[in-house]
Amino acid sequence: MQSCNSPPPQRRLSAHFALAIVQKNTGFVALKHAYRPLDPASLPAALAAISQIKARLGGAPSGWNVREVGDGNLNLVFIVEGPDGGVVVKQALPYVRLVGESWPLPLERAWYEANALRIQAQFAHALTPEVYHTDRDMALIVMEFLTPHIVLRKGLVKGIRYPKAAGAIAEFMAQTLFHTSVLASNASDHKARVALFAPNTALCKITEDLVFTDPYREAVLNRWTRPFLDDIKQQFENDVGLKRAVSGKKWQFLTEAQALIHGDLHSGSIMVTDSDTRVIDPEFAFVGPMAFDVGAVIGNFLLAYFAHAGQRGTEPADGYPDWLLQQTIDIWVLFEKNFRALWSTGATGDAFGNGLFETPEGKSGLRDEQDRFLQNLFKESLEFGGCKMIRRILGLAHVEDMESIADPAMRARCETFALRFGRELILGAGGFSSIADVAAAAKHSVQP
Ligand code: SR1
Ligand code: MG
Repeated sequence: MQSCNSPPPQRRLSAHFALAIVQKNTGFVALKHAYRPLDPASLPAALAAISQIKARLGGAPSGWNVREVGDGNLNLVFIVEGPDGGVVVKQALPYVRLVGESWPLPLERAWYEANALRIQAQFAHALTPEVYHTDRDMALIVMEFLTPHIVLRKGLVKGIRYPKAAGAIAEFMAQTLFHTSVLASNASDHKARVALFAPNTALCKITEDLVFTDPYREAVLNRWTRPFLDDIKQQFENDVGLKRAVSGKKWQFLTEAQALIHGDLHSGSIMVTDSDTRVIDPEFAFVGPMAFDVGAVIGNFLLAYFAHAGQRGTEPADGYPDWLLQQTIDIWVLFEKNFRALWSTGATGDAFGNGLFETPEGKSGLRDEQDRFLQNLFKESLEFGGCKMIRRILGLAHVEDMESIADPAMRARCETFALRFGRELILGAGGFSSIADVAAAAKHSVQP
């Protein structure tokens, strides 16, 4: 199998490649001379050529303040501020920023992201950033400068509470997942959505490798807290039951076209203030299993929990670990409530509709089917959540929740709790009767 650690030769492009290769529907490959990576020196002129952006920023381009602030794994991100306002400019690089030029990545991911942002805004407008301008050839999105928002993960690392975040995240997932599925839309619209995002294969391949494969085998770019986690890494590589279960989740990820999923819905893809929440960065979007998004959120809140509780115990004076578990509970409970409400009032799609459940007395049997559907979605979300926890500890891309723990022995302790619990979620999801049950088990799993 081709690992994402060793891209196929035909995709080895120079980082300074100034051409965008655009795969046309016809099968022809067109070379366009438009793409060039921007920098703080070249950005003002590029933005000044877009009249509505120039007007939004105000003043002269020479006076605009430009900062490159990208701290993600893939892209350039700039904040540009003028006398009248600010914008964020996100530009894809032709390679994985985290790794470097040796790992090429299609610029087209910016175009999939722009499409996902557009569709998500149709159903969850207040929870997405406003997009002002997109340029497919330049792999560029100019969007709303969210301020004073910060990345949720950074807030959670600092122990900050966000009273509105759980409700907003639940609402975003319910709205986007319900409305982009055949519960709400007809089959031909859904197949068009599948087709639109199906070529986003390179980003999906990253997930297939980094989430479902590499943590369970030797892969050059894997990292873990050595030597403390050497034994557990080896155990996971030899754990046939775990590898079978994770491979089953990979199968689901590869084959189930349920809804347009964000595809990378961790706490680094959410920006927050006390009163506002926005979901950003859907470049991994494609039509896939709904539970992958829900599991990503649950798994990342649990990672935050184990990072805090592992260091300070389950009941420090500020009660923050319990708050994190309560958010995990709230997110699932509110998601389920919202999703069920949408289904009960807006089931205009080709699945479970067509009057099949209508009787003179009202709807019959649909409620039971909703219960079964959501129970299954819950189990699958826990399983995906477990996969997302393990990949952040044994794979390439780690998270600040754990990485910010300076003492490696302490970090390994927190990571071990998370790894064991992630494994329990994958292998034992069916044994949890509710999300409160999951939270109680997580708390119980952190031994003094
Ligand atoms: C090589 S990209 C590594 C990770 O960064 C993104 O945020 C995704 O989570 C991806 O798996
Ligand atoms: Mg991202």
